[in-house]
Amino acid sequence: MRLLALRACRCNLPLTFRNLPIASPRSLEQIGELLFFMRKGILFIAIAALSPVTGALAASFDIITPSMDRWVYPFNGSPGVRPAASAFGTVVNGVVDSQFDDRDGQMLVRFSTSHIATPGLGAANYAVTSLRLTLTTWEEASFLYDPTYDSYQTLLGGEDSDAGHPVEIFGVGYRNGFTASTFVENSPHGAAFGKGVRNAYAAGFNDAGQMIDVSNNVSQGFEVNPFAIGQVAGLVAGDTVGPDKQMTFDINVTSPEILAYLQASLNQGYIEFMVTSLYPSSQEAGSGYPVFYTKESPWHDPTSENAFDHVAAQLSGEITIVPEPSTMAFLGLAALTGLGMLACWKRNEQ
Ligand SMILES: [Ca+2]
Ligand SMILES: [Ca+2]
Ligand SMILES: [Ca+2]
Repeated sequence: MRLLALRACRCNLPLTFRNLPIASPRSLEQIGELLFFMRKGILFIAIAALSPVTGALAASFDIITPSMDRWVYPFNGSPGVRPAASAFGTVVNGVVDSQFDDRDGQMLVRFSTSHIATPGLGAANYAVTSLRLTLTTWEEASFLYDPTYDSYQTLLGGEDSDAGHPVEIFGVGYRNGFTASTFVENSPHGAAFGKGVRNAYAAGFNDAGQMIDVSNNVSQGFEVNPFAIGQVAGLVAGDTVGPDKQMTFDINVTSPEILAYLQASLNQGYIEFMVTSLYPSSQEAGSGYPVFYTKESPWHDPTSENAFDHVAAQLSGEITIVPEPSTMAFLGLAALTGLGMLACWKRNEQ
């Protein structure tokens, strides 16, 4: 199983800790391991400890299968095991629906991160340098590519400068007593009818920094701040997004609120997003709505070496564990030791 493929050795930044374990090097074994590297002449330890990254331990990663994915839709008869999930809305021709959320069909994707970053270190100890969610469009997908944000007013008759609607991802919020720990693949959606009643919902930050349900931003009349908007390489706005296209979402990790969401999640051992769009489920002329593979798709084979067989949601990026003060002291000692060894090594060479 290649559930997790650390790409440390493929990176082109030798003067970092990429080749080292990301956990704090507290044990004698780990200290011995570090000294082993140093004896081998891998003296970048000293340089990294003194670098602008303040001795942080960074790891690039690529998770090719989510730990949980599901379609969050009131009438999903097979929650959790459906091979595809769609993202669509209920606002049609400027008219909002009174019984269903504006963002009615949502897709939840959750990734266990405990293999990448040990949970429970405290949220502030996780720095997220970059983060990308990748989805693959379903085998019959067909919708117009809109790579930019649309105001909610475009759904209510306002001018839309580009065809179609973007695919937007948000954080995940819960109600009715559910949490990320208790909401699993086959948990109940919540009431079938009614707005703002689903147990798991797309959650974004408002201008006050509060995390709120954004499932009804059109009918409630407010703009949203997506964590990312889907992009498809090789397409231009207005093109048709067909089957088996990778759509990437580069999470806005420069947002303090989004970063805090990610840090709190890593401290719990997972990262999760809700995928949404406002494409009406009733097809517009010449377009459908976004549908993506889940990990239950028969086309998803995480054991394959061929990236084409990885059609479930994927998460990649770089996470840095910020060392605790005791570790920093150790790294400082390691740096001095490394420089000392380098000096001896230079003398011996002369
Ligand atoms: Ca699933
Ligand atoms: Ca747009
Ligand atoms: Ca548009």
